[in-house]
Amino acid sequence: MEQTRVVPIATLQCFNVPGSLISVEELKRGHINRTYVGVWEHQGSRKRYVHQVVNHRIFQDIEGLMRNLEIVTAAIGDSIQKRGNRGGETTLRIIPARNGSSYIRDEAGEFWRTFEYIENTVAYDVCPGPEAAEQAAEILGRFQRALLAVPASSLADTIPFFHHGGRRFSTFEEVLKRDSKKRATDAAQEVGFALQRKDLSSSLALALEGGLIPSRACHNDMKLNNVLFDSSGERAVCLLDLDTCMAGTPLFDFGDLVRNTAIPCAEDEQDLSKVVVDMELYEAICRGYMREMGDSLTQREFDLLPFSPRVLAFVLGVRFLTDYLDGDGYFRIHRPKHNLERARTQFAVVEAMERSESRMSEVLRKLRGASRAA
Ligand code: GN1
Ligand code: MG
Repeated sequence: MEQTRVVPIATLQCFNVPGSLISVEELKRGHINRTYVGVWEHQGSRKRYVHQVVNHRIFQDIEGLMRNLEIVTAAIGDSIQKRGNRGGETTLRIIPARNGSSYIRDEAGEFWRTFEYIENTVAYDVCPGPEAAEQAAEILGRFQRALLAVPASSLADTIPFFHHGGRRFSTFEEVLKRDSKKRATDAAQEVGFALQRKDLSSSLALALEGGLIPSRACHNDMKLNNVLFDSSGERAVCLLDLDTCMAGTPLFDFGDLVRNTAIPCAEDEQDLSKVVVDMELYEAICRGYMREMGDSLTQREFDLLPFSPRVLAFVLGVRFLTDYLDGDGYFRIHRPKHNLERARTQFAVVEAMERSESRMSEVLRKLRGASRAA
């Protein structure tokens, strides 16, 4: 669980930030990396920067990861510029170290990097309404469209087989068999749920491997709280957390966005009666996404869209459950059974999507029909 750590100030001073560091504070977001906000003073004015430790147990190819980030942010920057950027849209900006490298390894062996802080923005863990959902889906669609210019094969696999549901399920089965923490009995209900729906886990990965859908550069961690909105909360202006940008399918991103945005509660909500698909939010996501990406999808990708959120929720639930059974070494937890609770909530999301299946397909069919007729 949470630990307080000393920040190596000398390491932060190796980045090419003008002025001197005044203060630094941890930002408690995300389950994987550690993020700090540093205030720097230069010629009498203060500016904030994001300093981040990349979790290299999870991201083992930091060099490849940072190169991906340079490629992706350049493509997004170009696309924003070409569109004439009227809405204040932006992308992450890496501040390199004084030696020119995009990251630094400190004496403790940790990998640090620095970004400009994007001021005057807000992010949401739970979607506040259809306008925000539509904006988030639009910025995702624009992001994927900009990445059509980046061959998927030019990006390193920062976590090999990251969205490979079949492999995730095999790991779950191995961990369950070992049951080294003796937690399987406690999780019997969730384990039963997972075993019953095993086939769901590999469906998208098989379509990708079998060439039924194309491999494309995409975001791969499309949570609503990775979208920054302007301070009015009305316009999505930036997509964050680009560490898993690599080859995948747009279905992973659309599916992930729906699974965590169209369900109007937190990812670890314990009152499962709140876990329902909000069709208004779902429709807004579909509208925003199709507006930007509709014309670029193959028929097969389009056909799989309404099904993808269920797969993403299931595989994430399986990952949370695996981590619980294995002693919580992967996702940062804030209470003892946090990962089990997260798994339970994701499985409730799967059930909510099963109940809404035909309505979810219908919304997309209508949108496609309307855009074809226009
Ligand atoms: C992790 O970056 P962060 O903590 O938001 C995870 C995602 C999960 C997400 C669930 C590298 O993302 O795959 O969908 O938690 N990222 C990694 O909240 O495993
Ligand atoms: Mg992430």
